[in-house]
Amino acid sequence: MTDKNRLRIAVQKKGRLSDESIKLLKAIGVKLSIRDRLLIAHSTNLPIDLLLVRDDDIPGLVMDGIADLGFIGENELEEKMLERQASNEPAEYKTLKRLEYGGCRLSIAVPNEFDYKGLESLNQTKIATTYPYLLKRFLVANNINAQPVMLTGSVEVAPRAGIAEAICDLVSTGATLEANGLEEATEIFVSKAVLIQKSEALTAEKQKLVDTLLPRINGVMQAKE
Ligand code: PRT
Ligand code: ZN
Repeated sequence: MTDKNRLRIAVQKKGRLSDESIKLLKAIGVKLSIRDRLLIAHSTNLPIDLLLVRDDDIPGLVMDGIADLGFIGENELEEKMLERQASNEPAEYKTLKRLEYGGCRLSIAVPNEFDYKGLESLNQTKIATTYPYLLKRFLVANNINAQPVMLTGSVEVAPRAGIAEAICDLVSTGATLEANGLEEATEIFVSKAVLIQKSEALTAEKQKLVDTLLPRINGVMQAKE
């Protein structure tokens, strides 16, 4: 059960942002009792509940005002915002803090044998991606006539499978591209994890709690420098 008087924070349940987000909450004094498989976790010392969900769901939960705060990658956040704007759904949020983890870039990559000579080489290609809105925005801004092909997984094998000539995917070390015979052609979006808040005002008590937590996040981040 959740209590609407408790601050609700959406956190990725399992994945690249989970551990760091939970670690940060603990570092700022939020004691948590997290049990596997549950969607909700309660803080044992503060009026805070965590919603443990897939990262894809976090921007929408905050934009719909169901979660008060959320830890999310900017790539996912911006994509969801563009998707919602395109269908006239609520897409508002406030960024409280850009964090120091989850760093990656969204890049277009092509097979090693692709004769890439600059962006114009991408004209008339199909580009497989999980981020069609971010890709489309880049293509339009650069006047490239390519077709995004939506894939929710295995994007890096799309060229070999004959589904697309290029891909647009997240890169951190570059090892995945290399292992799949792909080369980065151009970076289109740089991302880190961020802490966001719903745009609608919080109750005074919840806002007060957020106002005490934020300086602690700054403190933890400064201590790491
Ligand atoms: O199950 P759920 O939907 O919650 O998780 P998910 O599988 O969608 O996401 P997850 O946990 O993989 O990533 C969550 C967030 O972490 C992303 O939205 C980014 O903000 C951030 N992040 C940082 C990354 C990476 N680095 C990253 N390298 N997300 C994914 N990758 C993948 C990339 O897609 C590619 O397959 O890692 C591979 C490339 O890595 P390198 O090191 O080989 O270049
Ligand atoms: Zn996801």
